[in-house]
Formats: sequence, C-alpha cells, structure tokens
Amino acid sequence: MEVKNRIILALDLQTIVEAMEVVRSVKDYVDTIKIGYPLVLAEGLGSISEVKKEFDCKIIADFKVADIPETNQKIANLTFKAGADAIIVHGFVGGDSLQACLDSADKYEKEVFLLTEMSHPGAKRFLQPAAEDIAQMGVDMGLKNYVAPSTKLNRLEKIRSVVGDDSFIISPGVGAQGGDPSKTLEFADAIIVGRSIYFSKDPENAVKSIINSIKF
Ligand code: NUP
Repeated sequence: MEVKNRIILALDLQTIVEAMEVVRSVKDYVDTIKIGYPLVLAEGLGSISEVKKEFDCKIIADFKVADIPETNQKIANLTFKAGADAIIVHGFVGGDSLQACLDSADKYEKEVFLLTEMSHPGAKRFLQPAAEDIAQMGVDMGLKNYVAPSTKLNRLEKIRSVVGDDSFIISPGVGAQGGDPSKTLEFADAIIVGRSIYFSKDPENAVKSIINSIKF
C-alpha cells in the first residue's frame, strides 16, 4: 500500500462532523486513514464510505478481528463491502482465523494487516511473548502487511527482522503514546498518528511538523 508522506491518520473521533473537519484540514498531506471502533460504533459502518467518498482516500479498518474463522469472514466481508481498502486482524487467534480474513480480502481484492505486538504497556504480558511467532505465521501464510509498535523500537526492529524488508509495516504509538516518528521509520514503512493530530488546535500544522521531523 502506498502511503503519502508515510503518515496514516488514526481517526478516532466520535462524530462524523468532527472527523470530516479533521480530515479536511490534513487532506493535502494525508491520503490513508485508519478508522476503528470509536467512529464506527458512534456513527455506523457507513462512516467508512462517507470519509472515502468525500476525500478519495484509502481506509484501513482497525477492527482487530479476533474470532473463529466463520465469524471473522463475516466481519471482513462486511468491512470490505462498506468500502474499506484493508482490515487489521489479530494473529493470536490462529492461522485458520487469519486465513478466513485473507480469503475475504482475496474475494474483494482488498488487503489484510496482521497485528503482531501492540504498543501499550499491557501488551508485554500476553502478546509480547507470542509476537514473533505471530509474525512468523504471517510470513508462512504469505502476508505482506503488518502492524508493530513504535513505542518499543527493539520489538519493532525484531518484528522487521522476522517479516523481512519486503514486507510493509505500519506502526502506531507515535506522539501521544511516546513513539518518535523518525526513529520509528527506521524500521517501519509508515507511522499511525491519532491524538497528536486530531487533538491539536491546528491539525494541518501538526501534520506538517511531523513531516518536517521525518525529513532527513
Ligand atoms: O498496538 C496498537 N496500538 C495502537 O495504538 C495497535 C493499534 N491499532 N493502535 C491504534 O493506533 C489505536 O487504537 C489508535 O487508533 C491508534 C493510535 O492512536 P494515538 O495513540 O496516536 O492517538
């Protein structure tokens, strides 16, 4: 997936009006938007197509899909039908559950991102010990897209070494969670940024200063 300026906006607002306002102010710099439960549960699945239609951007649905294969497939089908270009899927549920999402993505000609380790402190206990194995499962199943944390650069580097340089890693945790944009981009292909942009008084300026900080 091509990501303009290597920045993905996490649009975790809870009204479509506020969400549209933020996207409008950064649209010249950002062409890939991650929409997750906060916006979809507040405003409906239709908010994916609304944002996509208005701004002609790519949408990654962050649904962290983690169910049995049959349910995963239903979730992925509905998400792609709603207009998402990609879906984020958990790996800890196993290969059959991941395969169900890959089958759906094949059918709709869309993409799957496999979540390996997460960015928050609590991920250390259960996800961290499994993260490299999850990433390896993705490699074995032919996956190209991964999510790995910017808040733990040594872990991000490790996951890059498992998935290889040809894979595409997007990395959340930049800004509000403490991750550094340019250090993260030494190992990741794109950063995911939410609050540091949408809570800023001037979201356009916030994006511009991130872009300036990653130009080296
Ligand atoms: O490990 C993860 N960490 C994380 O923060 C996986 C995620 N998908 N996210 C998401 O990235 C999180 O749900 C939020 O949408 C975004 C980070 O937002 P912020 O911390 O920049 O506001």
